Amino acid sequence: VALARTGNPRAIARVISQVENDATAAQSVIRAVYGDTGRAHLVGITGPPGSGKSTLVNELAKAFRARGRTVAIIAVDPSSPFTGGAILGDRVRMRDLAGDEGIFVRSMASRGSLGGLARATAAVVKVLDAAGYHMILIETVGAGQAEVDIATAAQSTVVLEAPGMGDDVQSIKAGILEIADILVVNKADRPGASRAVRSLEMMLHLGLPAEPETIAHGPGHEVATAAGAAQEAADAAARWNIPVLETVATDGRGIPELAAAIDDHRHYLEASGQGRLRERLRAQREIAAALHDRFVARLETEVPAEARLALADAVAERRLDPASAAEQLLAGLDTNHRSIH
Ligand SMILES: Nc1nc2c(ncn2[C@@H]2O[C@H](COP(=O)(O)OP(=O)(O)OP(=O)(O)O)[C@@H](O)[C@H]2O)c(=O)[nH]1
Ligand SMILES: [Mg+2]
Repeated sequence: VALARTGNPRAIARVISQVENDATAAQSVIRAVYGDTGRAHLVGITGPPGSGKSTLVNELAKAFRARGRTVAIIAVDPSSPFTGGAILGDRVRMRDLAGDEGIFVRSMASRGSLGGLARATAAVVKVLDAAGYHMILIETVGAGQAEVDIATAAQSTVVLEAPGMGDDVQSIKAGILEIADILVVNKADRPGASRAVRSLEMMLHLGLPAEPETIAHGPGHEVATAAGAAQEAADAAARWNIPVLETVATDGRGIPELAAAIDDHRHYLEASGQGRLRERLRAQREIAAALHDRFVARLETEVPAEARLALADAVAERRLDPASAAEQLLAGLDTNHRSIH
């Protein structure tokens, strides 16, 4: 862990393997590095399968490298590690980014539960953050709750859409449009791109509250006071208008604009105070998850398995309702577990 914190890629890779394989190791690693985290910009890139996430992340990494930043990429594949897109994307990436010490690439596939994957990903992000990477790009397929969980761990979320996948906007179906800070229509070289942009813009227009009323500028208002200018700057910083950008990840078109939008979003988070609010939410979620884990572990050690099974049977056979069963378990933990038999 000490070596990983200095940015040694081999040490980082080894720590990550331990974090992935062992929940207890993950806990102690997080404990060791936590104080050094919170500096990286965590960017989630999500979107339907095949929309071009890997290709785009690859280009984005190069764009940030060109701006002098170091970049870590985490590709999270909750389904199977053998989807064609993922393998192709990773192969392209390896050929393209190999030899650059400022880039770290890691794929994570699901071994157990999706919740386990989300938690392992959160731990890996912390290791990379503590190791000093400026940008951490997290690629996920937006197809379910766990992916949304992973995406909400990010500070800025880019949702990708590609034209030619039918008339529908795919990310609506996947339920990921709500979490977008930046919308991207990739494969803008394909027919239907501008229509996809228009439907996304229309959806944003329908889904978001109207702009706060602007004060009419009557005569005499042209000369802005210093205070007025400062207020205007503060107002602008407090608002975030979700941009809809077009990219062609295969040739790099639109990528500098996307990198700039991601930087703008970070500045917005800082200037508006939204960043701190999001951090607090993330902290609450992580505490709740840790509490849940500990509580379940305690329950399992303090209440005999037979007693837990007997309660489950009682609930299954309608002799007891679930809430009452939970209360019995709680009462058992509070006083003396031997009372539950
Ligand atoms: N025409 C065109 N093809 C693209 C573009 N971006 C990506 N592709 C191609 O689309 C295919 C899928 O790209 P990936 O980057 O693997 O997509 P992905 O979203 O990461 O796929 P999964 O990880 O499997 O969900 C590849 O054949 C890419 O070369 C683009 O802007 N235009
Ligand atoms: Mg991919």
